[in-house]
Amino acid sequence: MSQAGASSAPGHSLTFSDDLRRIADSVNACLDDLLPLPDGPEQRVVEAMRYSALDGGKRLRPYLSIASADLFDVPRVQALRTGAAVEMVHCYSLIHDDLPAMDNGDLRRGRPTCHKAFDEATAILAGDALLTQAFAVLSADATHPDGDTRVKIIAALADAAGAAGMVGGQMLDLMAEQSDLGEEDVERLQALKTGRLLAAPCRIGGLLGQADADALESLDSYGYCLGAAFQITDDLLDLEATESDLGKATGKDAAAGKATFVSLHGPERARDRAKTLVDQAVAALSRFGDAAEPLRSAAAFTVSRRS
Ligand code: GRG
Repeated sequence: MSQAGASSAPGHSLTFSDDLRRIADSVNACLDDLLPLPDGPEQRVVEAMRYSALDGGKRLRPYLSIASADLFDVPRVQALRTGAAVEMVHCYSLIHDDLPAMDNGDLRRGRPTCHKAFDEATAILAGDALLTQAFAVLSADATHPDGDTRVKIIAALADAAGAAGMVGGQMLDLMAEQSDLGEEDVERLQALKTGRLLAAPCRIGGLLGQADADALESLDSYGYCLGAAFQITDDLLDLEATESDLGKATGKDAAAGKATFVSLHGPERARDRAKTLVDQAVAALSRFGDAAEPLRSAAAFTVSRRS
């Protein structure tokens, strides 16, 4: 059990949504602490960072970091800080993805996007500063007492977020508008763009707990399958959910003529594929026994979610 005790551990007795909400409250408090408002006119950029990082969002990535770290009895404060750092990177990607040069979105998490609420230049800076702040948080002693472990965690997040991960996936996504992608190309694009930042907190939870190579490999497999199931569900929601369910515009993939598993094979096969991936994610956790129940619930949630 973590230092914070049973009351805030991902648990077996609550429904997953209750559990996720409770963890989200702790993550929000941690982000609030990690993003204090400075004095002076530069306060504006921190206001924009707080606007995009503090309100809304399911906090699934921090949940994954906490539930993975709990497998190894990692102190809760460490898991929370790594979860908050991954969430900062996620929020930066959403701010930049919404910019006019990318998706040109007006609505995110049910509110005006960062560049609409502030202005484009401030939104770019807020994204940049959230990305940078994430690594500052990871580098601090409070994240883990062992420097080598902190470096491994920093490397894992940098690799997942950069050109070999999320940014590379976003580049492929932009180029895909001018080309016909097949199933393998779509799978690779989605693994990079979305999957890497969902798999990273699982690995990071293991790194916090000094997990051995086999355990890390199991967490990587789980994270990979969960990320793929999450993205297929995102594509299904883009087709089937309403703007008010999602808090952002829908129907964008079809309008842009984007290839997704759904556009290539239709919603029924996409749903089946997502369920198979959840089964594979769950199978990857067998070595962890009952302790991995929160991660199993998270995998099921990725395909049953409505937002
Ligand atoms: C611009 C560097 C850069 C990267 C952009 C992640 C990404 C790449 C773009 C986000 C756009 C998008 C809708 C991607 C699909 C999958 C995804 C990341 C959905 C949003 O994640 P959720 O559902 O969002 O976890 P919340 O709001 O709950 O945190």
